[in-house]
Amino acid sequence: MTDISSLLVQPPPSWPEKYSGIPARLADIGNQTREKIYAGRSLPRVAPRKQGEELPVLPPDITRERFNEAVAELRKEIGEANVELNDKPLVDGWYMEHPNTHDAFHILEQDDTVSSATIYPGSTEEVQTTVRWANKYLIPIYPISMGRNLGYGGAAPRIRGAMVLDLGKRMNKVLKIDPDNCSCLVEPGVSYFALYEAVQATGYPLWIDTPDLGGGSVLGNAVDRGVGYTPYGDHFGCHCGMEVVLPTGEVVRTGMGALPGKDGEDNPCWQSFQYGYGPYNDGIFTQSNFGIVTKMGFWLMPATEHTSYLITFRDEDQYPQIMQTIRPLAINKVLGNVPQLRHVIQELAVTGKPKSHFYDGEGPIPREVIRKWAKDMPCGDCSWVFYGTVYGPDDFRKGQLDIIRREFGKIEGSRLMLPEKLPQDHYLHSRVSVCSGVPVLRELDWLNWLPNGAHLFFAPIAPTSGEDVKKLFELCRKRHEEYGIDLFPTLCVASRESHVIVNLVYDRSSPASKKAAYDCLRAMISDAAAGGYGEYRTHILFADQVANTYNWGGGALMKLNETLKDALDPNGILAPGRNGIWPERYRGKGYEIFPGDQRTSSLPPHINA
Ligand code: EUG
Repeated sequence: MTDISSLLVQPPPSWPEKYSGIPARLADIGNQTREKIYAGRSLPRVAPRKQGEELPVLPPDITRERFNEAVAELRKEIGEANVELNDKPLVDGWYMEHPNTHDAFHILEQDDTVSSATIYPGSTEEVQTTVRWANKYLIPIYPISMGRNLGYGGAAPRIRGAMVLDLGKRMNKVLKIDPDNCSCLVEPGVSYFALYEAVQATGYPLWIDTPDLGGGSVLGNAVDRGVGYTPYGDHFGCHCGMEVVLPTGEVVRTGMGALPGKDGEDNPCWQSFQYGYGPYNDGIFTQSNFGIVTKMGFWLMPATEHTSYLITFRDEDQYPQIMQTIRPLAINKVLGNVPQLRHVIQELAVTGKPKSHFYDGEGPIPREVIRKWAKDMPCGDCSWVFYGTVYGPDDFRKGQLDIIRREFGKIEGSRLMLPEKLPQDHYLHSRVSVCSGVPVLRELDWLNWLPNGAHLFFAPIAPTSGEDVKKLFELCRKRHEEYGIDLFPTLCVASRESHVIVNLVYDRSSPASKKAAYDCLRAMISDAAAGGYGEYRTHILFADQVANTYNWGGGALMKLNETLKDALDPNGILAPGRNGIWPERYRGKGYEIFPGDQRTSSLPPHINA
């Protein structure tokens, strides 16, 4: 066991001292969370690098001499300290102290998807300088906003030895908060924690929208098309205007931003009208490698009253009926936000206690054991828990809640509970915060399920229908049983569709645990595609497989993406392989990873040798 006392002497980094830190209001939670995570960790905090490999690890097709020359040149252009070689031991850290050198939740070996260096640009101009430099030396660069894309690859580049372009460290300003237009303009290094504090400091009655965890980048999450839980939960849908550096170094502003304001000011409608004139290009800069987003506008919701509730459902097999009840309520907007439907196992996991507290046997925790524990918890002996929120004045919310009670009441054994009736540490109180735009840190707790806990997401989209969700759950259950993994499903219901989120928790110290999670995810992606279901987002190492499932019309979509990629990034320097899009220089040379490859490395064998 690591000596954890030495890790806990200093409090976690706090905001605003550190842009990516935790605000004072969450300091205690931060300490407790870190303590719990390290208590379950047996891996050494600092891992020595592999014997015999010269550091930093270089990107493909470049000599060390040329690499060193390139680094020296970039340092001269943007400052010595702003190019940092990745030649030190790797530290996984934890959520608030996460690495920008590799994926903290490594699913292959820890040093597989490592960078060669990290670059810290301080302005859009320095991003342009860096991009032009990368074109000169043909060095792949991998932009991150803050690097907290955890469960999807974190900060790790898809190409081993690429340089990580860490935008957030020096570009972390809230550029504007407009109380009349109800909007903001931010840089990549603004977290939900930071934006929330900035809005609070203005005193304006505005909400931000936050995902389950508040440490991520507002811009980065939207660019990966993430989801939050207020009525503004569609982060891409609620953005308005971008500034983007193209892979060849030009800067564009999208939407109304393309029309210069009077006397060189930003266009006054940049955060008011999303589309501007001509083709709507914003979409091609999300989940892609076509540009580096350096500024992004977002709409902010006027603050309102709200009530969160939970509804428990008795039987495991009631979920098709639950989904059929949800669909019309969601489409008619009686459900005010993106509600979650969680399996009861999550009630155990979100307590933050390890699996071993509940069960010391082998394999997945049996249903009867979950039942035994749930019986004495506030949710009682149930199978599914629905977390929802209604918004607006008292009579609005009362009207909506009456309908919700009536409709869900038709499902035998269902029970609705309000926050007042639940103990202070119940997860519903965390939902009250998240669903009213107050970013929190609670959701990490289920990482403690296994020692050295790490996770991967399986995130397919299903129609909000009982039959479809049943098919997906059944394939997940079958594969989880096959690979001996506990099934943690959460449905995030947008309205017509649901993001079916399955958290695969694994033990980073165990090659067998990693392999089971890896193989299970590959199998589920294939099974889902065979049934016509596709993921909305995936881990960098699964991107080729997922992109290849979107293959209607003989791969017409990927052909279009490749055409765009080659036109915009002729040298293929920007995030090669991101979302399965490979530039011409790398395409078809063995970089792609498909199921059945039995690859143990992200690089092709000829590079790896
Ligand atoms: C969650 C939701 C997501 C996602 C990853 C995790 C929720 C976990 C809706 O998108 O991509 C409880």
